[in-house]
Amino acid sequence: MTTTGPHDATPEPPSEDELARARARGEFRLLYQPEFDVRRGSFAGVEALLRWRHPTRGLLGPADFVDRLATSGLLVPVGYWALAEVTRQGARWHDRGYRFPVALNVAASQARELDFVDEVARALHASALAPAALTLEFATATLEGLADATRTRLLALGVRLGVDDVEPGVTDVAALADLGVAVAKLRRGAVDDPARGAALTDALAPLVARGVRVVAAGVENPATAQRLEAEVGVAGSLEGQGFLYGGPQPAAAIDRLLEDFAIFSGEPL
Ligand code: G
Ligand code: MN
Repeated sequence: MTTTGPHDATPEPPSEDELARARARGEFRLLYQPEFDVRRGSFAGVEALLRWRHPTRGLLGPADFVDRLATSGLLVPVGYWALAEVTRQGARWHDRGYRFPVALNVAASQARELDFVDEVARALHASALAPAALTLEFATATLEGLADATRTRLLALGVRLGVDDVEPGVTDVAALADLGVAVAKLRRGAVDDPARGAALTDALAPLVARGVRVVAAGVENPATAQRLEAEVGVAGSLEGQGFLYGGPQPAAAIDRLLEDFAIFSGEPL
């Protein structure tokens, strides 16, 4: 018996045909990961995360298929499906009085599409979701590279711009604030990183001062949440996302979460 059996091998990336079939059969779906107010311990919003319910391999994450989706030309149409889906689901929550923000990740290639802003406007209109309830999350480099006209039109629509991969002490957060970013997500692990020199308080001060919502990703245990609470100035909002609060889950599970414990207690939109 060898140690490198089929189960150890990285699975083959899916073929273009498989992905086209998956799309036609509606095998893509969104899961929603809760974001919590760290201090109040209350529900603050969700981030939509793309999954593929593969007929034989189970639920796959983007790492397993997103590259091939991109090279197959399907990343943009699947992204527009996700945009329609997240705004529809967000509007359902809002209609029931749960007026929290929903976030969607947007790939660089999608943000460069000529009709991107029109598609965002169309999804908002079709769903009747309040624009301020939609956060579009970009990688920092994507947002910095976004055409000014695109960024300005998105801001004019009233959606919130978010960045996904803020590295405290490294990322130029003041520049991000200048670009109109409303939500800054600290990359997973940033809070636990022992090599992190400056206190989070200093690194994040320019964001907090400008009312940017700070969300720490990858909060897995109470110690991390406590460190966050202690190190980020009391002035700003501070949110956490991670297994401490809940993993990515179907919308129905978020419904139960809302009903069972954590009534949204943020600012109404
Ligand atoms: O790197 P990024 O934040 O994009 O990764 C998102 C993925 O990380 C999600 O799809 C989810 O499965 C996973 N994830 C969510 N919360 C946590 C967490 O607290 N810890 C770890 N290790 N992974 C998480
Ligand atoms: Mn994200």
